[in-house]
Amino acid sequence: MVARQYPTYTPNSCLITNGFCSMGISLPGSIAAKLVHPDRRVVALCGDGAFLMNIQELATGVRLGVNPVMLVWEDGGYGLISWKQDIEFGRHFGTDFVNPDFVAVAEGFGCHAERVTSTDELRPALKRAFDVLDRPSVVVVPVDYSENMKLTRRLGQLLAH
Ligand SMILES: Cc1ncc(C[n+]2csc(CCOP(=O)(O)OP(=O)(O)O)c2C)c(N)n1
Ligand SMILES: [Mg+2]
Repeated sequence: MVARQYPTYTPNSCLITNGFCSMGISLPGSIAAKLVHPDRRVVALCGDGAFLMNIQELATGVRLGVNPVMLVWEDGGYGLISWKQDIEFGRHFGTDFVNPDFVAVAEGFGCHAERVTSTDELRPALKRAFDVLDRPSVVVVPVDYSENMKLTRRLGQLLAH
């Protein structure tokens, strides 16, 4: 999504694991980015599945006293894989999982954390997160990917015409 949608205005300001698109890079990657550019604000975007792959690195961020902001899309599943399976087979299998309470886990690591419940809460939540200067922040954003299949159908109709 970031590769397609995020407008990047200066070189080296958007880091993506292009090619293999490895999950789990964004938290350690954002800590590394903060270490290289402590003066810049760093936000990391990742899915809940990817976040769970390296969530323990919150401890590293706390230990090093760096403040990347993690924005976590929470859908309780490997959403992209579910979408691909739905397109191919009309259903998906083996892609749902149960999340821990990310706010509680992040707070347990010593981070600032909050969950937003509507779009107008996002901007103030991000502002509060960036205002925390000495440790990582986690902003959890619930998402409903059922819109994806509607998009797929709409694009399919466009192509058919
Ligand atoms: C290390 C790794 N394993 C598997 C994949 C294949 N893969 C691509 S997207 C995806 C699911 C991502 O789930 P999540 O992080 O929750 O993001 P969502 O699509 O739900 O927003 C998987 C398993 C990958 N890219 N990297
Ligand atoms: Mg997910």
